[in-house]
Amino acid sequence: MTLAETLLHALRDHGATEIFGIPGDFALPFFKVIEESAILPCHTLSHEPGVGFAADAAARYRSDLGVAVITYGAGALNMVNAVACAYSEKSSLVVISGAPGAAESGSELLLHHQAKSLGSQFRVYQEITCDQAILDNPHTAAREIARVLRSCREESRPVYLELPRDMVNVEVGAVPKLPPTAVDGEALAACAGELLTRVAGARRPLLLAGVEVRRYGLEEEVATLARRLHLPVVTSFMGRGLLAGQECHLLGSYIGLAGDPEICALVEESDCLLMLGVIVCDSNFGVSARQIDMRRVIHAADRCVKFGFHHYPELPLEGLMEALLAKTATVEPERSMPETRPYPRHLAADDAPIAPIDIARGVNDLFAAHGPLPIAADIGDCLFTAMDIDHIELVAPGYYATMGFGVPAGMGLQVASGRRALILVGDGAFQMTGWELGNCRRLGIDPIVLLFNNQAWGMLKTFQPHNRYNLLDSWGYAETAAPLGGHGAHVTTRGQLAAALDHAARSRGRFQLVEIALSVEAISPTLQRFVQAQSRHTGMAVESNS
Ligand code: TPW
Repeated sequence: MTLAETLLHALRDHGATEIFGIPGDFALPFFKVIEESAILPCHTLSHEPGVGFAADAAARYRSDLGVAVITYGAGALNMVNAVACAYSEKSSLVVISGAPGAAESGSELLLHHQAKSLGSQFRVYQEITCDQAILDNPHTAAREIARVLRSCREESRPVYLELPRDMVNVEVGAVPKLPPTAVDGEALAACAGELLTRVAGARRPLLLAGVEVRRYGLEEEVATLARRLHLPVVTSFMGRGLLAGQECHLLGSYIGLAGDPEICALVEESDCLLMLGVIVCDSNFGVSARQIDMRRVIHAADRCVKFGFHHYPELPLEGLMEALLAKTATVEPERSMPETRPYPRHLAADDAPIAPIDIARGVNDLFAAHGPLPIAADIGDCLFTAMDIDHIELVAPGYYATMGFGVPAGMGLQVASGRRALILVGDGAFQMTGWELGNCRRLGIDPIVLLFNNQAWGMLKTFQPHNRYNLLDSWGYAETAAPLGGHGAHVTTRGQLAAALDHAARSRGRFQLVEIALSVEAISPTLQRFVQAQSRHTGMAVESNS
């Protein structure tokens, strides 16, 4: 079999179900095989950041490989930010870049798309992927593919494969089936035993679930463990949407001082905080009321389980969950569980201007009437507003915090899930990647897009209310929807918002863009608390609005 076909079969065998991409001359031979072999469907977008975000979202949704295929230099380097986001947030994204062939690489001429040297791109990608290979040797290519794809799955981080264009149709051997990296069974059993003893001896144990739980497809296992141990559960900020639809006592998401004060107290005062798959970053823990002493928590992440002053290296979360479930078949005595809070609903259909919390109410009403939709959110107040939306599957760059994620990620989400996606995006972020919506018709998808138009980089303006550089023009977004193949509505009152949401939910077949006029002063309760807490922590003063 040729290298290109071998690679496509290996991607499929490792769990990929589609490719997102943009061709270029160095990638054209591979694209030809992708289309003609039909091993995996291929969806093209308009701009490489969108390709990266869409493939990342597909990986996050399916807990499996997402694939982005781009051309050398101008394509691959244009996607660096999206891959860095996937690296930080542990998304299993496979980047395949076309590249010059051996003969042209050895020529005296500088090649188009070349940066400093022909190897520059590889070195850039070494910084933002966990494993890499240049497939320029037919004798080793199949083995390298096997190793790199295993790393992608096991580490749940992006990987990089460079495919020189003269290698595409070269015959190669079969991709070997590599066994998973060996795990010490005794260490696993000892670790699981120690963990259960700690939980059993605690008065206020709590399970804090992070993104790895989804990345490794362990939501059911984690919910089962929580039920068996009668542990209340919260997700991290990044892990918002985890465990949606699972049966466990899920209280909501921990956002420190920016979130629900009761959840904040439960997490920070727990005498046994069991953190499963949580990334220890500032957006998860930066605005805590009191510093969580990581030496007093049990923390399983990055294939390592840490207990205060000692740790078990090389224990993957899947193995740990299996060992814990094997030891917890019997039901422990019940603990009393904290109360869960309802999310706001019943949007008043009146003439009042719209605040972000109204959007949360409207979405919750929409879910109640028409069923829930998986959500893709950008960074900005739209993501904070999502904290008041029902706990539904969500993809968002909660830690890396890149703008431009929401629209293409929502499109990738719908392609990967086959379910209509709900996209939450600010006007600043929409200006970056909103044009990708023009590809919905070709892709056969019809997401609902809620555009939070406050005519500003609002998050920044919250910190600096007086500076003009944080202000944006209004581009008439709703009117651009029809020529792009969708339907647009511009709403300024709560009544109009309620009607537009209902119309969007009932209208299938083309994307629905609801442009929501917001005053820049109107921010979500979570952002309000976040800004206050953040300024206290960083010493960055919030300038007064008066
Ligand atoms: C790729 C820095 C963080 S938040 C923000 C900026 C510019 C404003 C977002 O404006 P938007 O939403 O989308 O209108 P809202 O709710 O704040 O009004 N470049 C990139 N990513 C980031 N995070 C920035 C700049 C930033």
